[in-house]
Amino acid sequence: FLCAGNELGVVAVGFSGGQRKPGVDAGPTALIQAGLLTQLKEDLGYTLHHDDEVHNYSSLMPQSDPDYRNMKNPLAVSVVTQRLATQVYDHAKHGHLVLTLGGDHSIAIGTVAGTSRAIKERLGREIAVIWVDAHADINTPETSVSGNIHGMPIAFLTGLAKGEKEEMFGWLGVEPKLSLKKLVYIGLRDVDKCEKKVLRDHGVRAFSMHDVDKYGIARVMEMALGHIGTDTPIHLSFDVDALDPQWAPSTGTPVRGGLTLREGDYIAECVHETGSLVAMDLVEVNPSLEAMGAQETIRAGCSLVRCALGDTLL
Ligand code: 5AB
Ligand code: MN
Ligand code: MN
Ligand code: MN
Repeated sequence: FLCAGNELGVVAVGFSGGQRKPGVDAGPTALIQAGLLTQLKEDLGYTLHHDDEVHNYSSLMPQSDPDYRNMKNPLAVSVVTQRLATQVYDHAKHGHLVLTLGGDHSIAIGTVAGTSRAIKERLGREIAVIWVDAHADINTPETSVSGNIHGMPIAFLTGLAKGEKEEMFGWLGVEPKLSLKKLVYIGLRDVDKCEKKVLRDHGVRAFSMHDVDKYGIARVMEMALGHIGTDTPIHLSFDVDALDPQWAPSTGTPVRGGLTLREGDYIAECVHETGSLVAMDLVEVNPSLEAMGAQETIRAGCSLVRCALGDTLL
């Protein structure tokens, strides 16, 4: 078995240091206040393991955190993701399916690292990651124009970007947490020039919005899951900006021409149907942006999580 029945570990991460817009740290509270955890418990029947906290990790924050190799807030992102990796690992090693509510997407450095280590220890297996996003988040500190670490998590997880000292992502170790062969993207439409070269050079499986238009979301999911193969533990990392701003306007880096809410839900439902989901992140919900659209965005986020966790009609 991949996960123990209906045991769900929940980690709420109010962290915004991977980018420059305040407010994304309020994402988890907004999702929880909208009733998400109650729905998972009462409607979907999960047993929740949650410390009832939205972590801001204030005690871990460095006194000073100058730019390093072009990265903004490098020490803060490193120490928070290191701590988060342990939290996710502790759930996953007990066989809990792990839901992490962000926060900006830099937190996936911690969540994927935690899942990867636990699954390796518990099942002797490598995880696959389905990264649903408008962006590829595969910049290295050297290729990034913004210096924002939420655009770099895949680079750190796959070893394209190297950590250094323990407190500068050295805690990730030398062994990559994720193989580029076990990574699938869906929803891409705003990929930087250097990122495109990396995706091409490494033959990374990526379904852009062009592919969604061309094949339809059902065929895209068949191909995506076919690439991963049956019986492979899946970590689903869902950036809400994969959805079109019509459905999710309240996010830091919105890009027009995205997935409909139904296409997003369909992706999540298909991943649920595999029975191989071991962890999900929902990130980049920023209720303070586009105040008019905050409720829409929160509702969309709740819907994506419910679908991934098995909220089917029939
Ligand atoms: B998100 C950009 N590629 O590196 C960069 O929202 C955007 O987690 C990154 O997908 C977007 O700054 C990060 C231009
Ligand atoms: Mn348990
Ligand atoms: Mn992202
Ligand atoms: Mn994004």
